[in-house]
Amino acid sequence: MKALANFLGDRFPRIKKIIESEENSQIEVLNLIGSANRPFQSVLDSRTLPFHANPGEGFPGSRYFPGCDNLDEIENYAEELAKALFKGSEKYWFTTQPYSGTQANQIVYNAVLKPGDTILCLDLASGGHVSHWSFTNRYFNVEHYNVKNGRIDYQELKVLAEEVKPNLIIAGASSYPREIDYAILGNIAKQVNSLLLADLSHTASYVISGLHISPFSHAHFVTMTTHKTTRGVRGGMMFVAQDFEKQTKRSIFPISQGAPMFVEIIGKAIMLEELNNMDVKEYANKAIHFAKIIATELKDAGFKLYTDGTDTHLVVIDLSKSGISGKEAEENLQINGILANRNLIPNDPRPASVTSGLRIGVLMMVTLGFSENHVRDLASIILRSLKGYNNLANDTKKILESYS
Ligand code: DSN
Repeated sequence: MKALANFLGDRFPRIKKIIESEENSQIEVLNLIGSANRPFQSVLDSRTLPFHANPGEGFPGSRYFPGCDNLDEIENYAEELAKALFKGSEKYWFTTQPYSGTQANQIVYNAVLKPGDTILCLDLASGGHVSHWSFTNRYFNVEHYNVKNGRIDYQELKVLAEEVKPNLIIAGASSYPREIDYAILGNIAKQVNSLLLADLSHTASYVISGLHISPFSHAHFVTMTTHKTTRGVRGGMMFVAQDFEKQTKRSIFPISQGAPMFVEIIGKAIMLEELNNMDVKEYANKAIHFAKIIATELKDAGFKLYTDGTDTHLVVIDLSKSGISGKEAEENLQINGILANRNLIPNDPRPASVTSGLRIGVLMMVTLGFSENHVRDLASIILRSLKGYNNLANDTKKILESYS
């Protein structure tokens, strides 16, 4: 870790100080925010490579500038790697160009929707993601499906889809910790003549390894971020069914974004090669296992969980009957050296800035190589933090020190 700040030498003292401060905080504080993870070292190392110069707008074989042979090759290679990794994706077009997951979703909207069209997506308080509706509802009519008894209610979703006739159904979430059934959603989309977008930002590794149902052949678009379960650079990537390749390319450039970020694309290609060479299933299984340990410890201590458990790296605690808010829980944990974020839960009586939920993610523990015993120790620190103990920062630090 220290190598990053040392790299700057003495030339940029203020920036160096900020980097050192962040490096120190990562040694002392365990980041269990649901979307937090640490990239592969190879991905971090790739960030000094010489891919800043050529703007390279366009796509392999059709660029607006000369001298793009290497840019073409890296994008083509990334496509090859992605298709080897995601089974069933062979017939889709793939690109690493989206700057982020949100941008990938915007690219889909700009490619296939007209102002006034209807999007049907999971409600934010039920775990949906802001990029599925917030900015979007300035241009489109946004309708929400919800969760009943802790699960997406597909029957109710079907009735709603028949009623609102969506142009695009979005399947994906950032705090719904359960598997999503793309086969059912694909059927509903077909029946109401809608397109289907599967956003795998929180579930890519589970799909790669076959632990979750694959959206391929059911969804017209599959988007995802690259920095969560897949340990890449912060960014996005997307698969597009062949019929929509042309308008998606146009939506990427010039409609939604400018020149591709080739330094990021190199990082994404390295991430894809790492994933092709490792046992993704082992990593993904461990994430689910660690999350289940924390979920069980919390439930045994009397805490209620949103959806009553998890199929992913996420655990969302329903604090509505616990006497503390999500914000207070977040603050209590931070005092004890743990970052986790306040989160809305369905029918939350508190505003989004306070909330009655807390989202915990375990990816950092998997990446750092935590033992099961240390995951249990951490669960105990989390429990005591929720009860108001404020003297546990050294306990967290001591655990973290074993993995630095
Ligand atoms: N998508 C947001 C999250 O799940 O935390 C941020 O990347």
